[in-house]
Amino acid sequence: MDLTQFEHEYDPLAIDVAALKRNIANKLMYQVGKDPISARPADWLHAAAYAVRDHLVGRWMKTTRAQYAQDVKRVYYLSMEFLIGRAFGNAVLALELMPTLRQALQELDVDVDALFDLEPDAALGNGGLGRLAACFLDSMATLAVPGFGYGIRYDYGMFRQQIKDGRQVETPDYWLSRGNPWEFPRPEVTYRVRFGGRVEESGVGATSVVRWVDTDDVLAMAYDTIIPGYGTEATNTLRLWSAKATEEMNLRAFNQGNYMGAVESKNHSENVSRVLYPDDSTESGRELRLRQEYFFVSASVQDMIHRYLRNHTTFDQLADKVSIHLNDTHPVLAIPELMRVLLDEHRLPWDTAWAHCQKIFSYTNHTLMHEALETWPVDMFGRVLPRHLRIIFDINARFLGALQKTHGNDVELLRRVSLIDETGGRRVRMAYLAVVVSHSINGVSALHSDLMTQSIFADFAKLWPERFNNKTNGITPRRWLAHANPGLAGLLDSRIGKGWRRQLDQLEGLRGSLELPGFLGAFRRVKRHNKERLAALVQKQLGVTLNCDALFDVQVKRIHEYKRQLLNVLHVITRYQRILANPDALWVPRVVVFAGKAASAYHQAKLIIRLINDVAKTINNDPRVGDKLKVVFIPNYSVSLAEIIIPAADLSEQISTAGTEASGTGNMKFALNGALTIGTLDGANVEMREHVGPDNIFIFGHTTPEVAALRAKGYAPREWVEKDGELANVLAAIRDGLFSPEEPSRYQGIIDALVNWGDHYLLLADYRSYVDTQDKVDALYRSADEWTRKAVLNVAGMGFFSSDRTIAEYAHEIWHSTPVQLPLHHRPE
Ligand code: 26V
Repeated sequence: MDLTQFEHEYDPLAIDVAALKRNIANKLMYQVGKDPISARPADWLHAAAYAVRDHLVGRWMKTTRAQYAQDVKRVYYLSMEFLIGRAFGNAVLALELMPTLRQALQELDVDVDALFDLEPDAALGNGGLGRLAACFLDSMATLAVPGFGYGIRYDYGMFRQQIKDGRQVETPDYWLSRGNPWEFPRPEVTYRVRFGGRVEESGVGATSVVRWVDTDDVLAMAYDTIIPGYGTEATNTLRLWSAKATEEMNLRAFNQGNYMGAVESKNHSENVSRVLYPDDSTESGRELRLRQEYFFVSASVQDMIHRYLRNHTTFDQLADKVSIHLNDTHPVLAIPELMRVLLDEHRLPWDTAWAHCQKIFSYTNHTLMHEALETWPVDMFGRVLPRHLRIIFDINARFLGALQKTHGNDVELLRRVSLIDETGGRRVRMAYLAVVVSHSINGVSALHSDLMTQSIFADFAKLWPERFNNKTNGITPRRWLAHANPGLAGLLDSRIGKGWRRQLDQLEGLRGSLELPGFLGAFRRVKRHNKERLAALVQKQLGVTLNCDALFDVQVKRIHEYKRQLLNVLHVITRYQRILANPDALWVPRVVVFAGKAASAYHQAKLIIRLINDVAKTINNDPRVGDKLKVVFIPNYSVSLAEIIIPAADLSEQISTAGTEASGTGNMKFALNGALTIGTLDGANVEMREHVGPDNIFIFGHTTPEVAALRAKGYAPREWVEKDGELANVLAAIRDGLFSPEEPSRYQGIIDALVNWGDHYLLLADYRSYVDTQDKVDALYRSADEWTRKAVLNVAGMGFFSSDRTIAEYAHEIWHSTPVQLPLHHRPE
């Protein structure tokens, strides 16, 4: 076929306002099927989205073709979660179409900002792990790494959070109700995924044949989303699987006259992609979750093998052409699945298949929290995936056998490292399976990677030290600066040029602007503008008026005890009591902002949300306080809300107990947007301090070794209360119902956790250091120029935390992948 006839039909550089207007109008009529006279905003959104999307498709096909032609090594990023957020603004940014689009829509009499706000978030993730996967997709495309995201197309994403009477109420997030203009359904790309049944074995030894029979099957259908690279024509694909019932199964029941039964079983099998598990770090152990994990990795493995076999006739080159990255343990079933496909379907010898797997798989650990380390009961596993359980037993037998040869019969060691936990009920240890097969195992910050090899994987790190490494997380500067903070982006462009979007290290150049007359003032005006944008949102949603001269102090993230939102509350109450005691002092006015979701079954986290709201209500309505202190809990934290909140922050709260937060990525987003951090030496805060300089970050609290020492000698929270009168008063206020007069005992559970049940996360031990550090924050904020200087130095030091840097490290050191070569994307200078 003569492909030239398809080329450059849509050259983004050639697109002008008139052409884009025409495209949007055409899409409205011919794709959305609406008359401009009666079109509603949602119709215009879809029309504009289709018109913009068209400009990505040419790049997409060019990239895919080049990947085939160059037979590149592909990187498959397997993740249960991709927390993408909105696609529209990001696509417009990648195409550098924003001014053209604004003009075009204005001429069509459509309010462009209102359109952006109509788009639902793709909230297919819980928090840090899912958002990291989304930043990685953006960076892989931008660096032209041939990366494919594989995951699940959940019908319902992260639940929507409402606050009713101060309490979290969850409602379903049916994000697809108006259709999704960014996805391409691929009914022709459908794979059969099998569950249950039993294993039959015939023959012995090398000639034995294993058959997995009598299974219950589900079909996995692909939906593709284009991932645009920035400043390049390279694009990648995110392929998400949706469950479809197999026809046979329905027909069988139907023919037996059981119509409702047929529909029921159809529903049952399609439930596998129905809903995202809304848990963060709490193991639910439900069978549906196991089925979800197998569903998506089975379809993904089948798909990649199918792609490989399109231009290879043997598996000799498999490991040269395929890398599979496991985003935490959720996709670890890809290991026995690839073994199964190679052994049972392609009849490779065990050792050959195993050797391939060891070169192909790599794994990232994202948490040391014991509750989050996945294990599955052996009996459940055997019921759902009998063939895979056999393969895991075989892997384990070979692994332990080899270990016995090298380490003798150290029974304790064998018991500790076995893939099967034999204590209590027998369980499969998914993290250990990942470690045994992967050639690379990484943590997500220097501290975390270190702790990982000293704690959960200590035995393995001694066996195979060369497998363990660190890849400090990063964030994409496109979404988190260029898109979320156009004011700062414009200021940066005028000072250091536009190159920072792809070379974030160029932010270093900002240091030269510090002495420039007017620069600090301009920087402050940007922050002020962003604060006004957030204040307008808070006014509209909560009816609370914020003073934009106040210091905006922000903690937004999942609500979890280890993240210590409660420590923040203790400081807020301290400040409240100080203001009441001394109303006429010259207080630095503060606005304390919280947002975040609690896992639906996590009672203590929900109680903390309620306390925040009760404290906010009390303080905001106390006339003695006025503008000196305001507290708001903004409901339904999400990627799109983060894009408004983060650029408005003066102070970023990163206050987890040292040794608990694997990395954090919000910490990076805030600093990149010119907030100062108050934080512990935890996760990536440690490296942020190195990059911004210790004078430009507020560090407090016990360090990781100090936490360990404190616990070792027997931590007694009561002692810390007894020696700190101010702390005692704060706890007394909560205990006595100052914030819940209608039900004074409401927060007994919080007092208990802190004082009576051992304060597992050491809030009371860090309280004094935290509150004193907050005083230093106030003092600095009084000198506007000094504060702003430090804020600028934070921005200047954030180059290292670009996810482009992280992905370049993964590509070079783990995946050994090289970029696809594309003709240069010429842009006029
Ligand atoms: C566990 C489970 C258990 C079963 C139900 C669903 C579910 C979902 C997520 C998790 C584990 C979440 C782990 C996680 O998000 N870790 C975060 O990863 C970030 C990116 O590396 C890192 O910045 C955060 O510090 C870390 O908490």
